[in-house]
Amino acid sequence: MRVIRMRIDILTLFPQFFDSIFATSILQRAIANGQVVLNTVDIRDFAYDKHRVVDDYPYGGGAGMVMKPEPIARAITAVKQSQGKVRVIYMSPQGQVFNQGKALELAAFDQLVILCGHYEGVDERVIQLYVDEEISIGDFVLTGGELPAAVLIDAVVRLLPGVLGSAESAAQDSFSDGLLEYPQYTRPPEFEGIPVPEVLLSGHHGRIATWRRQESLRRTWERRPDLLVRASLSTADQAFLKQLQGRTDSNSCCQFDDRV
Ligand code: 9D3
Repeated sequence: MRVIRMRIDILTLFPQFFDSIFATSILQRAIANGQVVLNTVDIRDFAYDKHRVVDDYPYGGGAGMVMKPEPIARAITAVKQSQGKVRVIYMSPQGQVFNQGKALELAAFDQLVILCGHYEGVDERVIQLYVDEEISIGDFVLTGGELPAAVLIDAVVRLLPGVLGSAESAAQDSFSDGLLEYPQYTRPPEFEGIPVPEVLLSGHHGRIATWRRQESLRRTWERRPDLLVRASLSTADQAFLKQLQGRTDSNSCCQFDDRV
């Protein structure tokens, strides 16, 4: 409980952005327990000129401004620990798309240094010299790297040992077996005309487990057939999917076709 699992330094022009997010999230417990140290760094504090300038016009012209390399380089150098495994990440639309596998990989580091860009991004040389990897959170346009950084931090910190309670353990994550989750129901047994599926009231644990597995497979088949390619599937799973495939002609061009 008292051991520090990870230090995260966030380099940003808007440090106050993170105050409200981390004050109200589930990560508050991890921070309060001292398992995670979250440190926000104002890049402007590392601009040493009179007006503390952090951006400049792009060479070659064009709209917008580019973040100058010197303050960023100084900020990274100032926070990097000499001990342990350190990863310097630049949140960038040009990065590899973040996923659960990347979250697991990053959870093994002792320190993450996360650079949030603004304007048209940062000078390429600071990426070349100081950044280990660039990460995007998906193919949509945001106004800066702060929200992506918060998303990444949430996904990584919840994987650290002891951050989640045992009920919410990371081993039970959807995505850890590569399938979407089955639908959940609670009381009342009938809501606005829709009953809870009979099998869930049966008390028959074997039949419930089979039903849930099949609903996971059905949902993944219908909504995210791309996930089936990498999921680990039993013979029974494959038989069930084959049955679904026979029923849905419209889906018959999906990637799973190659596997059965
Ligand atoms: C609209 C400006 N764009 C080209 C003319 C380039 C651009 C610069 C900066 C687009 C977005 C951003 C700010 N986004 C991020 O810093 C960012 C991001 C994102 O926008 N989407 C998904 N993941 C990420 S990670 C960082």
